[in-house]
Amino acid sequence: MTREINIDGLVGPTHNYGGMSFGNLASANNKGQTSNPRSAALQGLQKMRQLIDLGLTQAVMPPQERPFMSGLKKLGFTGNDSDVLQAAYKVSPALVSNYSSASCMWTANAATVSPSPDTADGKVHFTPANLTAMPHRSIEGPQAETILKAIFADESAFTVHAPLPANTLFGDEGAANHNRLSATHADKALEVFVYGREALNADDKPSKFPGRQTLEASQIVARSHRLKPDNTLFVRQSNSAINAGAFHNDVVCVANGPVLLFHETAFDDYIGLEETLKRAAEPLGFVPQMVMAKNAEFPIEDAIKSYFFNSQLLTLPNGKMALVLPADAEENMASKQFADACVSGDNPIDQTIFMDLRQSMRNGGGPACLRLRVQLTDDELSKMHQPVIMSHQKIDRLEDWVKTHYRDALIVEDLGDPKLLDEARSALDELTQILELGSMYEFQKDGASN
Ligand code: SUG
Repeated sequence: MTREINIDGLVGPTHNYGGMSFGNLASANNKGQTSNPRSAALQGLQKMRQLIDLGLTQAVMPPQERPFMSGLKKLGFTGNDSDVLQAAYKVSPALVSNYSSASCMWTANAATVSPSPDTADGKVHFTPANLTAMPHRSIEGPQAETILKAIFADESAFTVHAPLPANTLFGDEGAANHNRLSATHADKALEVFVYGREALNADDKPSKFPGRQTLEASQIVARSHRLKPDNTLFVRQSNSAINAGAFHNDVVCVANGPVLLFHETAFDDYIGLEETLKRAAEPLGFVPQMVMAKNAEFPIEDAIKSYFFNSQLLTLPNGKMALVLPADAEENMASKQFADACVSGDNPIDQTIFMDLRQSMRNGGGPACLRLRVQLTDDELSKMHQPVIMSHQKIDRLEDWVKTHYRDALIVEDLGDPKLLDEARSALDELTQILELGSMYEFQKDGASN
């Protein structure tokens, strides 16, 4: 059997509202608010629990090391870790905020994944995203590579590539700009890469907000994953969606099996796209099903505010489809009406489930941002690192761990506090034991002291 597993990012103890993502309206609007890391992590764990209850396989990706001390040390600060953190904070709280962001929680940006039916060598390929578009996220790639290599260590089944060169020509945002369309999870798919700009085309300039994913990056990922060109498509995000706040394609579009659920403004020419997808899907033996929200009924501004499309479209074990949406999508009238239309209409979506993910949402991260999907055969599933696979008991254990280590209020001023660094490190140290990951973090290796 082949199943789709969801690997959710566990929210780290330094979750804060830095307002650092230009073009991401929620991030900008909530800059400087007090965050609640404890509740953020518990909301994420609750989502994982509910997915298990839906009969799905759920795994977790541990947070990266934040504050990112080895990064700060490269900036000319000297002394022990406590000195370095305080000196950096004195120079610039915003600098420390960049190096403390818990943004790796959004694992849709951890990597692009091509499962074994799609690749020439029959292995599952991962390319960690370099996230060069946003400075606070550009430090994630190397640690994502380390973590993915720990989880998918078995080279007979998995290839974890290095992130693309950290260069704006190759800006890569991972699975948030990648859709897979197929008859079932076990079948060969069309891999649809969605890019926001052509970096090598000097005339391709942003009109308001930047397109983060470049065509060039998508092409490299497709090549190194050894995808069949006939089954690989490169489609452009519309500038109007990007300028309305769709900094990633997954803010206005989600796919699962043969279904593509999207907003009318997501692509410039959705009619042309449908024709292209149909033609490309024919040899693979399926017909893509396009479910589209019309802008006249569900304006793009409401789609961005509610984050309707940043939902998880899931095929349940009984073959039915569920849509997991943020609670915010139930509160916006246009969004709620479209959700109701989806379940009552002539389309494959049977059920909507709303979840409170407000802590992440205030930084522009909905249900789909928080998960990385990987389609695995039973054999491949058995080859991944088993302790990251979630059960109710493991979630209970992680909830206790969060309650022990996490603060319930954090403001930017707290980020320069060496006590927070200590707390974060003891939390992560214990987490590596719970998830049996060994000494994975740098602070565990070099015995750094405060
Ligand atoms: O990259 N927000 C993230 C949200 C990522 C959402 N992911 C997907 N759409 N897949 C981003 O813009 C805000 C951090 C801050 O401002 O503190 C942030 O990084």
